[in-house]
Amino acid sequence: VEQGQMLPADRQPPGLPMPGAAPGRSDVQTLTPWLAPVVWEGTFDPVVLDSIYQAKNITIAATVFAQGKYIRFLKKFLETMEQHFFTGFNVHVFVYTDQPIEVPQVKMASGRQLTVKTVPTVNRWQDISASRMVLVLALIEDELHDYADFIFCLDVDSQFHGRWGTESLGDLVSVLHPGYYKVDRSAFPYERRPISKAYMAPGDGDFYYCGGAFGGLLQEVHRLTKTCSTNFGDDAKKGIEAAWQEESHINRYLWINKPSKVLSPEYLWQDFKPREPELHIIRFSGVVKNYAEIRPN
Ligand code: UD2
Repeated sequence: VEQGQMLPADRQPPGLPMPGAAPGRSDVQTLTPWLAPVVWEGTFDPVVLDSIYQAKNITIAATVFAQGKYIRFLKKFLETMEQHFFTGFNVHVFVYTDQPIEVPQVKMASGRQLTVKTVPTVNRWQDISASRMVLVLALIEDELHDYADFIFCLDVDSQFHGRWGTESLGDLVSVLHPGYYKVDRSAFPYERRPISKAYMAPGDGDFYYCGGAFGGLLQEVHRLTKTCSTNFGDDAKKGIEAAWQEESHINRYLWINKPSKVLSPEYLWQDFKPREPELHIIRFSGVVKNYAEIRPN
C-alpha cells in the first residue's frame, strides 16, 4: 500500500474505527463467547438492515396464544404489533384461542394478515404453556414451510412500544430474560433435577433466556419445538414438569444449540420492573398482571 492510500476496510490497523462502522456500545455485552451478536439499541443500522431484507421479500410468521382470560390482552398486543413489529414487511400472525369470536378486529397494513386458530379450552395454565410447542411445530410442518422465512413465538400479555424489526433476524434467536441478565449463572432458575430432560448441572448454561419470545429461521424453530415438545412429553410420562415448563426446555436446548443471535431485554422487558440505565429503549414488555385472578387455576 502506497503512503497516503486507504487500507481496505478489513486491513485497518487495530484500534482505528473502520470507515462506515456502526456505532457500538461499550456499557453492555454485545457479543457472546461464540460470536453471536447481542442486539442492543445503538449496535445496528436499521436502514441498512431493512434494505437488505426488503430486497429478499421475506415473510415473517408470528404466533400468539390467547386462551381463557388472556384474551383480554390480545387487542393491545395486536394494535401495538401493527405499529412496531416488522412494519413494511410481509407478516402473518397466527392467534391461537378458545374464544375465536372474541378476537378483536385490528386494521392491518397491506402485506400483513391474521389467521385465527381455534383450540380447546385447557384448564391448567401449565398445559397451555406446554401445548404451545406442539402447536407451533404442527404449524411449521403443515402450513408454513412453503412460504414463511422466519417465525417468532410471543407471549400475549405484552405490548410493543418500539421497533422490533430486521435487526432481530437470525437462524436461531432468543431473548435474555429481563430478570436474570445481570445475575450470576448459579442463580438462574434452570431445571435442576437430573431426571428431567430440561436438566442443567451446576455450572452449565450461558444465559437465562425467556420463554415469552424466541424465533428464527423456520427450520431452526422446527428443530427447537420438536426437541422441546418431545422432551416435555418424556418428562410428563415420568410425572415430571420442569421448573418453568417449556421455558426450562428452551434453556436446555439453547445451551446445547447456541443461538446465532441474542436479543437484549429491550425485546422483552417487564412493566413492573423499573427501567435500567442500559435500556435506551423498551421495544416489547410484559404487562403487570394478577396471576391469581387471571390464570384458570
Ligand atoms: C413465563 C414466560 C412464559 C412461559 C412461562 C412458563 C416470559 C416473559 N414469560 O411467564 O413465556 O415460559 O413462564 O411457565 O418469558 N396463556 C394463555 N392463557 C392462560 C395462561 C397462559 O393464553 O391462561 C398463554 C399466553 O400467551 C401467555 C403465555 O401462555 O402469554 C405464558 O403464560 P404466562 O404469561 O402466564 O407465563 P409467565 O408470566 O409465568
